Amino acid sequence: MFRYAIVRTPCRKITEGITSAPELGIPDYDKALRQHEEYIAALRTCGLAVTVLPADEDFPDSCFVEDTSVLTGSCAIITNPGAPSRKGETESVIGEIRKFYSDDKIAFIKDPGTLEGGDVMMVGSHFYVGRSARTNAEGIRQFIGILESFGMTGSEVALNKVLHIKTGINYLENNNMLVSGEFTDKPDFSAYIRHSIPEGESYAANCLWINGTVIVPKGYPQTERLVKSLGYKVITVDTSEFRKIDGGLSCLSLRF
Ligand code: CIR
Repeated sequence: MFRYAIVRTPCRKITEGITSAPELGIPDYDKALRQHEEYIAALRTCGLAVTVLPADEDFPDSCFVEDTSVLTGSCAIITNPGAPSRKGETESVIGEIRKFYSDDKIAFIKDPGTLEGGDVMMVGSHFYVGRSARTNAEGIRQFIGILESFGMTGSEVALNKVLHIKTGINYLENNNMLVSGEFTDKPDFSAYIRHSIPEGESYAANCLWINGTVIVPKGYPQTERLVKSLGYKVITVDTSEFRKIDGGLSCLSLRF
């Protein structure tokens, strides 16, 4: 169960966010703000107390607050983003995190280690960590060391194509995993019931389980049907503007 979420309002510079898909166009700032409000409302409907941090114009990608830390039941791990333009984003969330975790429960990923929260998928007290262009071997080594010091475990998953691990695989609890592309047959996840995202809807692999409800991006009807068929209550939220800069539902919040 999650009780809290932290989000950050998109800034005007969201139009300059990093993207691998320029053909999708530039995000519309006003529309992004409206979609972000819809997202916050969905988190509240799932029972979370949501802290909304103010927009930070110094960092175009700063609404993707998930990448700045990993908040577990036992500790908070502040990341060290691999994207140079995102390095400073961690500074401005620490103040909020200190309201929930005492200093002895806050740890940091340090240079030369890099790690982004989008590369961490939690399954109970085990954390799968994607080794990506953003998260390196040293970052993963530090991360797993911190987890172990708090009685949790982690394992590395090699990524080939996706930005982050949760771009392509997400855990919906109850042993259910939504998988797309390279995750369809990765042996790391053979113990789970893997549900393949229908052809053409791979963006919707990034669904978000919160306290029994699954938030699904709007506009992916086959994925919505699939998730409903598994017995979850579904809320859809339009994330079209965030998709233009490679962002999905999970990227937009920290949940704990
Ligand atoms: C980036 O490239 O860093 C952003 N434009 C998108 C970050 C998405 N975050 C996530 O998947 N956790």
